[in-house]
Amino acid sequence: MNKNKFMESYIENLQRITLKNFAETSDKDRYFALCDTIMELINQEWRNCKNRTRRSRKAYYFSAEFLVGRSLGNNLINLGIYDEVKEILSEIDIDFESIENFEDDAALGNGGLGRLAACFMDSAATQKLDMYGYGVRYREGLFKQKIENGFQVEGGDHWIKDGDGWSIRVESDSKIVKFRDQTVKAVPYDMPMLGFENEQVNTLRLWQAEPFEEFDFSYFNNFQYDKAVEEKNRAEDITRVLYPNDMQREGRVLRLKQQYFFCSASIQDMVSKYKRYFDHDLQFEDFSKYHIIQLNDTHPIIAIPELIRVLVDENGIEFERAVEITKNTFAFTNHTVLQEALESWPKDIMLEVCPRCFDIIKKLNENLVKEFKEKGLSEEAIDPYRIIRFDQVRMANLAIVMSKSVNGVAKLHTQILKDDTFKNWYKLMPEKFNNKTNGITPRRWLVYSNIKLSNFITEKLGSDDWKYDLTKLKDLEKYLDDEKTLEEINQIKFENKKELAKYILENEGISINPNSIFDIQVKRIHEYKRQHLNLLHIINLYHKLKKNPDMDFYPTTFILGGKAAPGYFRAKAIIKLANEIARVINNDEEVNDKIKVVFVNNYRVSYGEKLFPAADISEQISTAGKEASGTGNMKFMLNGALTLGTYDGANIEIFENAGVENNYLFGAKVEELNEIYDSYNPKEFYYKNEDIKDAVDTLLSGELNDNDSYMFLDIYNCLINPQGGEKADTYFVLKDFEDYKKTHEKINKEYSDRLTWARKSLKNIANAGYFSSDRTILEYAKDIWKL
Ligand code: F55
Repeated sequence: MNKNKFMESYIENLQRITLKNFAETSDKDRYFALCDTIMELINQEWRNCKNRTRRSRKAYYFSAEFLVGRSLGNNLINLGIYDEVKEILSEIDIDFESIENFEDDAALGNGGLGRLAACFMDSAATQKLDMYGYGVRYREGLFKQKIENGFQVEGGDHWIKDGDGWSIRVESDSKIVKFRDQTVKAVPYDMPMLGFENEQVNTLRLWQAEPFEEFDFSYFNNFQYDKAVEEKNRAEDITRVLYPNDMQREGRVLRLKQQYFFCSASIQDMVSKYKRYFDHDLQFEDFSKYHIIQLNDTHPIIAIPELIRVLVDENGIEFERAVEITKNTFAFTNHTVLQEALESWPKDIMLEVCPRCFDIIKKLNENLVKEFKEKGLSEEAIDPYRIIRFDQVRMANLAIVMSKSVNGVAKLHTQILKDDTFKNWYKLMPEKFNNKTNGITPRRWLVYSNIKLSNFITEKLGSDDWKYDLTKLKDLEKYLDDEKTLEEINQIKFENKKELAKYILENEGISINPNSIFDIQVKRIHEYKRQHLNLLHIINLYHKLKKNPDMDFYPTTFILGGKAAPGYFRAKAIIKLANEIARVINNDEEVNDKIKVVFVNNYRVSYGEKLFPAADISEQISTAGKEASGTGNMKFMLNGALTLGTYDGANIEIFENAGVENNYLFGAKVEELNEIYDSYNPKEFYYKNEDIKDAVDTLLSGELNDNDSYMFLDIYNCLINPQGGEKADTYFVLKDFEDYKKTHEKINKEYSDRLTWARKSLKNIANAGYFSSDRTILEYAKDIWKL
């Protein structure tokens, strides 16, 4: 990059878009001008990539969510010009951080599933894989969380209200999407996905719904302006807002409309390009030679009947042939074993949204049933396989029949899919099933967010090759017994903790001690993730410190954060509980130099970038068997935190790679929980264990105040006093409490041996290489996509 040219074009852009003199421009102006300048810089390479890959085999990642976060810093890192641009800006007295903070997160996802898609985009480009992302351009991303009097309050997230510096509207590639009762225009917005220092620029294409005709002039001419506006709104409603549920299907018509909307537009886009670029001897049989579609969970599965529809209805292909082509085109990833998340759509809703797709699904179901009957299976034996049963379309079944690959996202998770969730399918078609353990991009989650550690690694390894091949971190092990290195590791962590402490003081108004242990749990709030186990333990610890002020105890700061789905009462109760515990403890002068509790407000990608580098302990405490993989666990590990975790999801692989002795494993294993499932009685634990009783009773003792919301009663009830046929403590919080507590005691003791701790930390960093999404995406490319 030519520095002078960059500066020149930046100033020019700034003045052109604002019509202001430089001194008069705002941070917002400066941010958008910088986006423009960077977009100009990558334009050529982006076009080159588009042209070069026109006729190549490509992977298409279909996802209802891409949780991209901010792009400025990450794009500069991937272009290799982060330091230079910072310098250029400081030469003209612009503080990079303040314009960086102007950027709103693109929060077009709920959590892990959406963030994984974003990490995959980064890694695919970095590995020079031609992968295209297809999704939805929600006008409102995931709601903003505010905390009022300890309660979560949701606010809007109109993330593009000031503009969108990272997208190009490609009007000419618009598609028409037809619903039963409505026809809308799908307009693509393309975001560049940059590879790390390698000139590859892939495309993330997000579709926005707009009225087919801007104004229906028949209404207009009849002076029915409101009718005309109504139609416009009805179209725009489709992509107005991201549904804020994770792990809970949403059975609304509008949700299926969103799904069909982006899937239909994407399939049309693929087919029309195929016809455009391959037209000399068009063979639709070859479609699957050039396209492989990876379905990110059940949300985009409607793309399957849509491809058949486009092939049959719009291109005159015979149904059976279309089915064969389709079967070779799709692959399916599952992200959860929780039954309440597996989507099924009532026939009536499907008929209301996309009747022709329902037709096709019905036919696929009939063919399947026929095939099974010919094989001699009884009606009953066929039941688990039916795509449609009791007038419900079971999306996972549709995907499994029609895909060439089905994968889980961590070893244990894939095993559970085979043994349990999809066991019938596995018996029938074992060859389809495979595992792809998740990963995270080291560019965002280390190079960008933890500059100090990143520079330190480069210095120690004598090169920055590790940024391209994260397994090279293994070479750090030669420093395991080098005291100076270990002290440096501690020092870097301390610096990061000071920065976080400053940020938390500014944003949460709570002052925390960077010399205390930073114990962090950030993720969506859900019973299976057991934030309430964390909180019950804090309550009990607080009481112990009150009773015994001279107890040997290393000061600890417990940090929690995450959003609750707006309709998930119990998750909101957990948030209230966290805030109430924080209020009581932080105001108690007898203990608040020993423990502090912070519930960080509005946890999101850009907050995570500040939290992961500063953690000593990574809390990964889900009920064994329930967290498919987790990816936050990997972000903590890569930044040198030790995992306090159950034998679940990718934690298991973290323990395997870094050594269980360098982390803190606790709790019951899946096999044990399966065994005791029917006989489990949490009351036994409650009566036998004083600490459990103390913590649980505190929910109702009056020491904590839930402002008459009955929220704490709800948590109490779900643990030991189940209501209306519910099972008590389905997530085994009380069962695992004692082991959790003991493990915390061990951590608290061992932390004071600072060098031994640093050694464990280094062990984790050095063995985090496996968890790069570069590795994951290469496995998809090799095993499934054959790219
Ligand atoms: C979003 C919407 C619906 Cl309707 C259902 C689920 C979700 C969702 O966000 N799921 C999700 O985030 N799943 C997570 O996927 C991660 C990536 O594979 C896993 O690491 C994590 O264990 C899993 O819970």
